[in-house]
Amino acid sequence: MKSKKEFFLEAYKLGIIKFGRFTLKSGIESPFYVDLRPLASDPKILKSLAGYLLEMLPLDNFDLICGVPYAALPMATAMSLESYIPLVIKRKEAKAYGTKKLIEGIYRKGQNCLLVEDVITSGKSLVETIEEVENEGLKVSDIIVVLDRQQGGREMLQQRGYNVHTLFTITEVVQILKEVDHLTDEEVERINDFLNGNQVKFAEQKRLTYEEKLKNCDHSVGCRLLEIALEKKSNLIVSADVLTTDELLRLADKVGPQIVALKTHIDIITDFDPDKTLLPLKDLATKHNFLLMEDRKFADIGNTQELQFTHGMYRISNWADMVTSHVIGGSRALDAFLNVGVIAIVGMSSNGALTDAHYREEALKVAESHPNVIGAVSQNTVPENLLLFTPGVSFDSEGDGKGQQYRSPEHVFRNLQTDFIIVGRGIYKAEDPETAALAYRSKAWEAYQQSL
Ligand code: 5BU
Repeated sequence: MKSKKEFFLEAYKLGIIKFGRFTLKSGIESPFYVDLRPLASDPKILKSLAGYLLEMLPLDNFDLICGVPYAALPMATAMSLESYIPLVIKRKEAKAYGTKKLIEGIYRKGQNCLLVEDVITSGKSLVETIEEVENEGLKVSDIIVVLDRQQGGREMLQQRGYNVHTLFTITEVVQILKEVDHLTDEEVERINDFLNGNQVKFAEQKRLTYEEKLKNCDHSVGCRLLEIALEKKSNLIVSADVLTTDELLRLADKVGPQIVALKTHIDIITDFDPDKTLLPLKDLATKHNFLLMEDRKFADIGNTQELQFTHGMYRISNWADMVTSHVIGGSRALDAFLNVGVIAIVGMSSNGALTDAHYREEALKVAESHPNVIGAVSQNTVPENLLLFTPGVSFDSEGDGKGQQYRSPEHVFRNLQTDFIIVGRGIYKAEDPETAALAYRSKAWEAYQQSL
């Protein structure tokens, strides 16, 4: 394979970038003009391009490839031919007749679709495409771009949680062309001036610190959680998905010093006993200063949820500080959860989850408007008045073979501005859960600080 530089110089001969004075759509005068469509006119170059793009990607993650119309369509097709990852075609507008489909081809909801774009500028058109693809029930985690014009688009998408891979940046190609004397120093200077002056600098949204969130906090449980986070310098929640009281208590005692909360699925404890399971668990929570979060995922009408919350053998209302609940039953269904912090399920981490962009938007409306809700579980950013809890976190990026998908602590703090990570098997299945909890806690705290 040729070097990236050699490849670029060959492609450049097709006239994909022109230098001079060009008036852009926006009325601004630009010293260069980019049009990557001629790349498809040379099959050899198009094929090599596909190779370079594929080389940058974790290919096992993708079920489908889709190009953003039109310039990226041949690129996506070439990548599909080289990688055997099936192609889907996104229309610019839905057909007015027949199926009204926006995406053509064979796909299933939940599949992860790699998006291919020729040039990224502000990223606006990509955001629209992503939304349309997600609305069809597909997942988008990665976007590959041939040329980044460095006008903020990449950063904006990364902040929204997408991995953006770019083959070339405009600075890089200007540098290459300068090295081979295609551009004079004056031209380079003019281009750099333009880039510096015209970079619609992405106003990076700074995340709120825990201190700031605490100041704005209006729910006692949310405040308590934030106080513990600051006291213990931890944003780790361990998911204790173990099957016996003994294992639960042992785990809670071991990881207790490292965590802000212990998340339970109390109904999987085979020998559950209110006195033998819950009383010592409450004691451990006091001893190590952590909260109890029952991951009950309520999903019913208000009356039933009230009964499930306060009755039955688990009597969740007696001991849990927080509960998770779907919001599918509407806002009133959350009224029953008194004296606990409700964590609304907005987006799920599993492959094929039905929590697409439209669902999440509606779920957030319910979550934000209900006084019992302190936060949301999601794999996307949420408004800053909600605390964000993110499960599906592991040092190991392999899924579990049952649909769970994992991302690293760094990823979720950097890209999603998560407040708390939830780690289950990464800790309780580790040879030494105590050491594992310490490792996740330090990495996650460091990632939080870096995201500030
Ligand atoms: P794991 O072992 O780290 O994969 O466990 C994750 C836990 O978080 C597990 O208890 C799930 O029930 C829970 N979870 C999740 O993984 N993904 C979600 O979207 C939601 C909850 Br909501």
